[in-house]
Amino acid sequence: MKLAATRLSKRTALAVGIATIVFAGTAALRFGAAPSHADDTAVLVGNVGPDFTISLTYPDGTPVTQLAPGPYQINVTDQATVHSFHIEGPGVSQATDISGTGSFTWNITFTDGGYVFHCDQHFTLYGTFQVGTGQPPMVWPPVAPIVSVPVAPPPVTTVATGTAATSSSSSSAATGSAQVTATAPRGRLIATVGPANTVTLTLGGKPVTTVPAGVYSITVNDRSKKLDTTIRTIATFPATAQLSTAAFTGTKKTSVKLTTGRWKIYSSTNEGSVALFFRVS
Ligand SMILES: [Cu+2]
Repeated sequence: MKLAATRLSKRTALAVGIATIVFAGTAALRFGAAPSHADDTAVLVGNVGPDFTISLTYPDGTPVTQLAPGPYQINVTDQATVHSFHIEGPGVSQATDISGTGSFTWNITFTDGGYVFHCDQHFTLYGTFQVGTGQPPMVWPPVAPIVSVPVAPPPVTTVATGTAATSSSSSSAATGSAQVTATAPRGRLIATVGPANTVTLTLGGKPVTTVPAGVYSITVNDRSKKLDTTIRTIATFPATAQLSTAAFTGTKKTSVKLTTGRWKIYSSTNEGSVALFFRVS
């Protein structure tokens, strides 16, 4: 069922893409000029859920692909406790809660540029549109790689998070030039993915809910030949890193720099089911 939902999302994304081609011309004709009076504010309809679906349409259901700059009223319905409806682009960022549902009326003024509406929890749930003509499209997802940071062994005086592997070079005087820029890890995270559709993340043997910001070593136990392990920020311009590929099974060790905010560790091959959220404070 969850796999079917994931496939549906891809099909939906494809459908949005096709709709872009089909409707771009007519939409531009219909809304060639911005509303000139506040009374004439055009109404758009946003929806997310209840299944793996998101849309932004005109009241007649036609997908929005191209708008003239100006004020719009967007009637948003969030029907899912696992999705948000987040619209953003130049000068605009407005979102519903992921866990909440409800109907909302937003008054938004769009300016020239590329925009996206998406779920904050699922990158693959999105659509894009342009405001003004000849504008660069919104590139989605606007993902930057998470910086993998060289990890120095913990100083002798701190509680070691590793074991014998790091103790031999724990003398700070003899660490060598390569470790001048290295950062001592705040701790060792252990992520386990599979063999069923599960992911766990622990620190010191306890499930991670909130951790302080900093560099962590992370050991990935990938027990599935179908699931990858990916970690990312939940942010306007998220960063992401794939820690293990779908086909890979075994153990990998790397490091990640966790910045303040919400984070997600998940499998991109089954993002709807295999996902875990945590907070970095
Ligand atoms: Cu979602």
